Amino acid sequence: MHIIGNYEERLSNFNWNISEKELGYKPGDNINIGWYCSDRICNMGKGDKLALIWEGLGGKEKRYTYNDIRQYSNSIGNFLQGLGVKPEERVCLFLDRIPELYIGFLGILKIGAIAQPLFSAFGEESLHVRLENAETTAIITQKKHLGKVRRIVANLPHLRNIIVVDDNAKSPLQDMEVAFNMDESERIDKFEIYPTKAESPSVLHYTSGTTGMPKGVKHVHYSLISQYLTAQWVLDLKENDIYWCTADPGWVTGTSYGIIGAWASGVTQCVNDIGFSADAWYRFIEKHKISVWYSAPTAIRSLMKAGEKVVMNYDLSSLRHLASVGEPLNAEAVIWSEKVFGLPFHDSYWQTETGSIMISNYPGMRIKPGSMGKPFPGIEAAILNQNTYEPIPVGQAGLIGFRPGWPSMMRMYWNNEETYKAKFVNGWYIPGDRAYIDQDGYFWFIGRDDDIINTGGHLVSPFEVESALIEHPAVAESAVVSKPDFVNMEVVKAFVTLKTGYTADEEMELQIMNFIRKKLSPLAMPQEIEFVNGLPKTRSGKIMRRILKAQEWGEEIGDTSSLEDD
Ligand code: 6R9
Repeated sequence: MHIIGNYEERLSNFNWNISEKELGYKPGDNINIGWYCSDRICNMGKGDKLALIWEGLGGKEKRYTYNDIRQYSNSIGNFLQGLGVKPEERVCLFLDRIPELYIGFLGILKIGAIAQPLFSAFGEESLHVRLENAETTAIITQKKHLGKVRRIVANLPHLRNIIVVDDNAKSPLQDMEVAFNMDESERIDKFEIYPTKAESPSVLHYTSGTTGMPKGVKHVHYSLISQYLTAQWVLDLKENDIYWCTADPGWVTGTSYGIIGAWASGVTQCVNDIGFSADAWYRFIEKHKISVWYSAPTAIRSLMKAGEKVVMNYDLSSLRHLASVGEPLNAEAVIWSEKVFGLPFHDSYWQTETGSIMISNYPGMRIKPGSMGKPFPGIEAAILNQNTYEPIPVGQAGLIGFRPGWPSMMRMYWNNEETYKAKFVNGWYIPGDRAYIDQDGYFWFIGRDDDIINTGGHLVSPFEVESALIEHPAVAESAVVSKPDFVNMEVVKAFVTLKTGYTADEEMELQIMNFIRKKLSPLAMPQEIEFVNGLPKTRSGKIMRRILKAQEWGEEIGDTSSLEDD
């Protein structure tokens, strides 16, 4: 067991080999996340311990021990190998939050292939661009999502296998499709795990950019070193914890901490696939005696909206430590949670690209509600001037910069070295967020340095939404910005100009909404379309989203000297 030290003490003695030692890893050794998350825990004598408690709709429940997830991940790995899946090939997980998603993830890693988890809510176009970009060769999915895959398969020349995990054989599978039933598969006890090394690729996560297509963030097996230690020191995972990470593995939080950090720490984790309601969530905590809870501000604000009374109906005394990630955690949410749960949510800040928590409030540290906390030991963080990229004094706002070199840093944007390189300036990795540091070394988030919309923790590229909109025959131009929202902090709003001959009315709005719904993920859907006669533009013709956004937020419009018609 590790010793809980204070932040300053850990900072002064820090070396990443603290994590390597706890994991029994030495530089040059094989390192495979699939092995660390299952076989190693069994080898430590915890094979019979529960690794996963899963709950689906209608009270369905499944339980898997570490020995179960070890054997079933072997079975999945073996099955994929049998289909001809080779190391470093991309295998997409296009699944609801069912056990096959979590255990399949380990199976893919065990054969040295790259896991590419995608939200099952993605529409076929969102799915297509990501599979095409990654040149994915196999996709694991469910019957209910098969239609989307079938509609795009002809345009995916690299895709060879479609694995259906819940086929009930009632309707026949088509060419390239094959059924695999994990719970009924032969348990494989002895399996040769592919000898991946520190720099072998492991996970490919897609994240939205301001312009262009979503970017595939490539991680390697060595990321475990960061993910394990942050799970211990920030999420405070300990031997007997029952842990609940509410994130879907389509989002990096759901893999780094919803699979890797949790299972490498050997805790019992709970997963549900029942959707959100305050009652359902509190009941879940009560029933499974959850002790550590990692969630997101949107969920917390939804719980706030549901009110304090509902909390009283449940026994939540098992809760011990709460943490949050994904967007700014308002001071009110921290104060509220302290009042109703007797525990504050600890904010943590990081990105798909950073692979693990970078700045956070540690257990035992004094929380300043509204602040993101302090950098993880081993992480050099600064606030930089946006022109010179030099660190600026305490209290001044600027760009966050991290000195590259921590274990879980992305290794590349898939097939996009140019964009990857542009993220490093003057020896710093630039995540693209603005913040300031206070006198006590706490970081305070200000906002993003680009047009990306963070709606309920999901990053939405205005470009992707605008691209979908202008494909509609009536749409001439569009500009997509955020507007304020209590639960999601911001939501997507589209401004649209119509081509002549089309009428801006409710029916047109509905028609356009239905049209783009097929192309976008539900998370990226605009909440509102406003028809306008023209969009504000710069003299060079660029649409100035900034002006529309300022209007929505009731802010000063700022410098408009480059506006077209001033
Ligand atoms: C893990 C994750 C990253 C972006 C990041 C920032 C925003 C994340 C935050 C936060 C304020 C926090 N973000 N955590 N903003 N406070 N605690 O969220 O990854 O989906 O790549 O998003 O999310 O803007 O740059 P990802």
